[in-house]
Amino acid sequence: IWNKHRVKKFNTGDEFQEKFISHVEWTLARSLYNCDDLAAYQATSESVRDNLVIDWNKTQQRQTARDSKRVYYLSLEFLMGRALDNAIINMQTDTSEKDVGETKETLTSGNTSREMIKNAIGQLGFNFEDVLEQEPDAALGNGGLGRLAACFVDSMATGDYPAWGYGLRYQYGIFAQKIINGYQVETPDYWLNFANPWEVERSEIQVPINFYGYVDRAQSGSSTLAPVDWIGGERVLAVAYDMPIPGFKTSTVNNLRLWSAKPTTEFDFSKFNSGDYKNSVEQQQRAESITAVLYPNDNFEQGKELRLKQQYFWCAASLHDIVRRFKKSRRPWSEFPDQIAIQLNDTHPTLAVVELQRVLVDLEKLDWHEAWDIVTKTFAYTNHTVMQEALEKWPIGLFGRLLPRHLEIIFDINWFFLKAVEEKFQHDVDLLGRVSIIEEASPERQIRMAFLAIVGSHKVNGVAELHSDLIKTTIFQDFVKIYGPNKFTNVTNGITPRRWLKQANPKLAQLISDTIDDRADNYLLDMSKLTALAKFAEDETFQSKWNDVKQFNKLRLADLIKKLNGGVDIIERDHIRNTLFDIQVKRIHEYKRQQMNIFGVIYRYLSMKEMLSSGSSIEEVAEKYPRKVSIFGGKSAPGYYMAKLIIKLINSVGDVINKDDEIKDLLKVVFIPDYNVSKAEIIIPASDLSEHISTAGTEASGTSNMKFVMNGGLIIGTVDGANVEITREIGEDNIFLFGNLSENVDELRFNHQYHSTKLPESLNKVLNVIESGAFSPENPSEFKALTDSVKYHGDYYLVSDDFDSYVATQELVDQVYHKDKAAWLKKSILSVANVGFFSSDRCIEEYADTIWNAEPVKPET
Ligand code: 26V
Repeated sequence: IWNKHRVKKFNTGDEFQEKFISHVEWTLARSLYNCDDLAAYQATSESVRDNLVIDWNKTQQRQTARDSKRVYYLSLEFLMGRALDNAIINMQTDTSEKDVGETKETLTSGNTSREMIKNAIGQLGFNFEDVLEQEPDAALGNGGLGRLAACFVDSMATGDYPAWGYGLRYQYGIFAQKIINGYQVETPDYWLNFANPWEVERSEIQVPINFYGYVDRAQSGSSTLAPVDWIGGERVLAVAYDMPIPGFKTSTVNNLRLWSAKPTTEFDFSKFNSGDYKNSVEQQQRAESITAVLYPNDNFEQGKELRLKQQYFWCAASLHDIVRRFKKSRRPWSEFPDQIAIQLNDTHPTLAVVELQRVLVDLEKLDWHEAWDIVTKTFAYTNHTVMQEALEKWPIGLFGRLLPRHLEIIFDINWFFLKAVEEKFQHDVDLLGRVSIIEEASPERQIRMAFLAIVGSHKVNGVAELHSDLIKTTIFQDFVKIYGPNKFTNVTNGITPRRWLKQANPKLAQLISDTIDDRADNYLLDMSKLTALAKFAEDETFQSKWNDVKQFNKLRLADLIKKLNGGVDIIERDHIRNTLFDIQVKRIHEYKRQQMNIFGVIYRYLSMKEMLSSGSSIEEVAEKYPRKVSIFGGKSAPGYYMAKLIIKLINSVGDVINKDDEIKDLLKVVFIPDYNVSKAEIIIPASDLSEHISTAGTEASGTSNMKFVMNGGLIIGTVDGANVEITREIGEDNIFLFGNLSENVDELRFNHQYHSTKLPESLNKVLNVIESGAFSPENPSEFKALTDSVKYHGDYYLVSDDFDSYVATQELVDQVYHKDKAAWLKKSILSVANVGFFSSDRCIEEYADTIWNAEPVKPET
C-alpha cells in the first residue's frame, strides 16, 4: 500500500502550481483571494520543501545503508541567509527535456528550474523576486566563521559527502542594526516570527543534558582514572530541529541539526510539595534561555556562564546523537574513528572532546588510554584567528561549578599530556608552563581551550596559507615542537559559487554560461571551466557585455540604497556608469581598519576642497579625483566602543560630504544599515572595487574578498589572509596591493611604543580636521578616542604606517578605472576566469582527503 500511494515530486510548472494551491488552501488555510506575498512565499517554500523532503529521506536511508564514514561539522554559528532561492537553484538537474506541462517547462530541462518556478508563480499573479523577499534571513552567525560553515554544508551536500552540521537553534539571531543619528542601535532579530518552512521539529529526538551537581566516587574507590558518576543538579532537554541542505545537481540532501532547549517534563516535586509552585515553574522556564540568543561578539571572548552552558548543551546533545547512531551499527568502539570524523569550527565545540572521553570512560567503561586514543583520532580543529582577545579561556571556578566531572577529566588529560612533554623535553624548564592546558593566572587559573583542542585532535588547520604559517610560528609554536609539523596544516577557505555567483549575480552567471557554452551550468561544479573566459578578456564586444552586467548590478544596489534612504537617491543615477563603487562590507573591527578607509575618504575630500580653493576648476578636480562612491556596511559588537565610534564617524563624514554642493557629486559616502547575507547578495555583485585592508597578519583569511572577485570586482588590499592566494591565482596585475608586510609588524609596533614615530603629513591633516569638529560641530571631541589611538596610544593597527601607500594606491585605482576602462575590464574578466580555486567544493575536498579520510556516497543514477 505504501508503494501504491508513494508521494510524488512536482516536475513541471503545472504540477508546481497544483502543489502551491493545495498548500495555500490546506497548509495555510487560505484562499487565492487572500493570498498575499507572504503566503505565496510560504506556499512556494512548502512546495519546494516537499520535493526536498523526498530526497532528504532517501539520502539518509542511503547513507545508513552504505555505512561509510560520516563527517560531523560542529559550529556554534551557521549564517545561512535565505533558503528558498538557493533550494530552487540546487534543484537543477542535467537530464534532457521530457514530459512538458502547461508552462512548457520542466524541472529536468537543464537550466530552467528557477525560470520554470518563476514563470509558474508569475502565472499565479505574483512577482518572483517579491516573493523571495518575504523570507527572513536565518542569521545564526556573526560573520566569516558562521558564513563559512554555511558554505561548507552546501559543498558537502554537493560533493555527496555523508555529512551533517550540528549547531544551535537560537530564537534570536544576530541583532538587526539600526542607524539612528549616525549611531548603531541594536534591535532583536526574532526570526521565527512566522512559521519556518525550512525546519522540521523532531520532537521524538530529545537528549537530556545535565549541569552543576557533584561527582560521586562510590563506584570507583580510590583509583583516579576509574569511571565515576556525575550526579547532575539541573537538567534540560535538547530537542532536535532539522534543516534540509540540498546539494547542487545531485539528489543528495544532507541534514543540519540545530538543538533547542526546553524544560524537562520531570517536575521538581520537592519544591512543588513545599508550596513553592511559582519557583518551580520559573526554574523550568530558565531552560529556554540557553538557546535564546546568539552571542553577538566576533573575535572577542567574554567568558560568560550562559555561553559555556550553550557550548556544553550543544556539544553533549550532538555527541550523544552521534554515539547513538554509531551504536546502532554494533561495531566495536575501536572502529569509532574509522566511522566518524568530527570537525571543530574554532574552539567553541572543544567540550565535545571532553564529553566523548567522559562517555567512553564513565558510561561505556573503556580504559582511559584506549578511550583517549579514540577521541584524538576522531577530532580535528580549525583555528580562525590569532587575535589574543578572541582565544577562549574559562576560569576553573566557573567551569568546575557547571561541569565538575569535565573539569576533572581536563586535569587528567593535561596531566598525561604534560607527562609526555616532560619526558621528551627534559631540558626545557619553561615549556610545561607554556603549553599547559591550565594557565596559572591571577586571580584564577584558566582553561586554555585552544590548547585543549590541539591536544584532543589529530589535525589542526588554519584557513589561509599566511595564517596557517603564522599560527605555527606564534600562538602554537610550542605544539609544533611537541607534535612535529605534520599535525598542523592549511586548508584555504572557499565560498559556494551557487549562492555567491549564480544566485547573487544571475546576469553574470548567464553571460558566463552563454560565453563558455555551458548552458547546464556545469562550471558551478568545476570552476576550472571558467578559465575559458580568459580568451575574451580583451574582446571589445565581450567587455561591453561584461560592463553592462556590472552596470545592471550597480543600478540594483543604487535602488536598494535609495530605498534605505527613504526614497531619496544618494548616488546620481545618470552618472552610475562613471562612478567607481568602492565597497567595504564586513564586521566593524579596528583590525579590519574601516577607520583607515574613512580617513582616506576624508583626505580625498580635503584635497578636492583644497584644489577648489586654490583656484582649480571642478573639471580639474574631477580629473584628479574622478567620480566615486564609498560604501560601507557592517555590524559592531554591541559592547565594542571603538567599532561603534568608527560607524559614527563614517556616518558623520557622509553627512558633511554628501551635502557639499561645491564638489558636485564627485564623492559620496554611504553607510548601508544592517548588513547581512541577503544584502550582501545585492551589494557584492555591484562593486568595482572592494577593500580588504586589515593590518598584515590579523585577518586569518577573509572570505568576502573571494566573493567580490567571483563577481568581477577588483580588490584593494594588504598582503594578508587569503589575499595572498588570490594574488597568486588571479595574477598580481589584477589586484591592488599596498602596505607593510606581516613580518614587519612587530618591529613597527615596537617603534610606536618606544620611539616617538612621526605621523605622515597626509594623515596628520585628516586627524586635525576631525579634531577640529568638522564632522561633529556640536561635540568636537566626539572622535577623540579614534584620533588618539593613532596619535598617542601606539597605533596598534598601524594606520599611520600604511596610510600613504593606501592613498597612493587609491589614486592609482582611479586612474586605471577612469582612464583605461579596457584595462580595468580585462583585469575584472581575468579575475573571474581564475577564481576557481576559491570554490568551497575544492576546500571540502581537501578536508575530506587530508583530514577526514571520508568518501562521497553517490546516489544511484
Ligand atoms: C570568537 C568568539 C568569542 C566568544 C564570543 C563569540 C565569538 C564568536 C566568534 C569567535 C571567533 C572569531 C573568529 C572568526 O570569526 N574568524 C574569522 O573566520 C573566517 C572564516 O575562517 C575568516 O575568513 C576571517 O578572516 C576570520 O576573522
